[in-house]
Amino acid sequence: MTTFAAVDLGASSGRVMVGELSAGLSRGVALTEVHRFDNRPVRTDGTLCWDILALYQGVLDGLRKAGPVDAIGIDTWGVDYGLLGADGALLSNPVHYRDARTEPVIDEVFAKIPPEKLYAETGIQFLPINTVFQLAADTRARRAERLLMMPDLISYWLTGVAGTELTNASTTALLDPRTGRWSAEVARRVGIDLDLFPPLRKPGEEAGTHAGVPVYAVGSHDTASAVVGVPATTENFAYISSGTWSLVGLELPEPVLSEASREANFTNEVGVDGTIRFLRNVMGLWLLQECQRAWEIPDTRRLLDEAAALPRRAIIDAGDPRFLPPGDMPARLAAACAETGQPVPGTPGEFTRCVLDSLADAYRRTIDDAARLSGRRVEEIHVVGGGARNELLCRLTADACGLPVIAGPVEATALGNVLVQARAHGALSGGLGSLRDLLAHTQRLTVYRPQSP
Ligand code: LFR
Repeated sequence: MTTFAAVDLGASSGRVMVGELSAGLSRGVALTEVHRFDNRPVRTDGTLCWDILALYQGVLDGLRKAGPVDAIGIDTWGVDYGLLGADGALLSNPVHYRDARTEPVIDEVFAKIPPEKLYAETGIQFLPINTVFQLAADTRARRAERLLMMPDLISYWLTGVAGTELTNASTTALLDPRTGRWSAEVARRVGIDLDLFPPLRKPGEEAGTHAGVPVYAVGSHDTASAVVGVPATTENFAYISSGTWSLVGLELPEPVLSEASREANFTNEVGVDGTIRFLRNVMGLWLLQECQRAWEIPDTRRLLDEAAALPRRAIIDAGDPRFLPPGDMPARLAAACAETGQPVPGTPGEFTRCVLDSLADAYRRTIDDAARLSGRRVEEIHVVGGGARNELLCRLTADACGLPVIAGPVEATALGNVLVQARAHGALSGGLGSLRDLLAHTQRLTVYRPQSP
């Protein structure tokens, strides 16, 4: 038996999970959550920041609770970073990607490098949260000695060794997905100093040690680990990594950098083992979470039961950037319905139904676009992450897409993190296909077959 600690930081909570890998015929991974802690962003002086020291304390507490392990791997959300000064200290709290600071600089960046060129070089979908825009807005970057992306910052504090993990580096819109190297051209035109980034490292490389235990780079972008954790047994699968965001797309051997792909706002993030995550960010369960915050109704079960009993009535565009910042979500959803001449939801149940129908509709459009743009066939859809528990959403997705939805595992990200560590440590071997086989045979999955309308 080998034991791995997976540190997984998400937008609303952080977790430390322990994965035990059994050898021999009963080969499988048993996952236990040993510590969960809130991730509560803080607004100071008008800027929305991550409380990074509280997060790091949560990681340390979790690793202590995990007890002796053979290795550690870290994954977090993408695009955000911390800046260090010459003495190695953090210059300020990392800024949250939902902060509005990039709005005024987007046009300035596009004046230096047109969107067509930026896409042809990096293949990253336009989102105001992208690191390239954040850095253009960040006056502190000029005073910094070093930039560490979120998972790299945690890894640096644990090991004392600085590096930039590749899958997460690709979320910056500064990396060329064809070569897996930085785009010197983009950096030069936007005026970003690439020397701020420590050397790139690939998933599976040892990042250093923490208290004598190896820390491996994994797919340290959480979505990269989630895609490793998709229990597909065919190549013709689409995935929905469903949490605060829904990341919807395909795994490809090569990026698709066409104008059509740019116009459809598809991203080409780098995955584990040289794969490409060809996907679109759909706003995800954030739409509902932000409503629940406004209503002060934490009980999601009740809302889903109410929504399940209602008919489909109004659909909003779940990719619309107006839903990105925190704030009054029910008001924004109501305005979007009214503008498009649809019935405006009144009760929390009606809003919930509208959000879920809109997500299912966005999934259908995204999977159709992904198949068309890449020339691939899709036979089944895997829903992984917390949203795999949402029966109504899985059912609506199967019906909207006319394809079977295979839901689970909920913990795909932590499992993907553990599997890549286990392989780096020599406890497993083989490509992504054999890692996925192991999950397909050992995880509990639910299949939703499409019902005709
Ligand atoms: C999901 C995720 C998405 C990324 C968004 C912001 O947790 O990592 O992949 O686009 O968060 O970083």
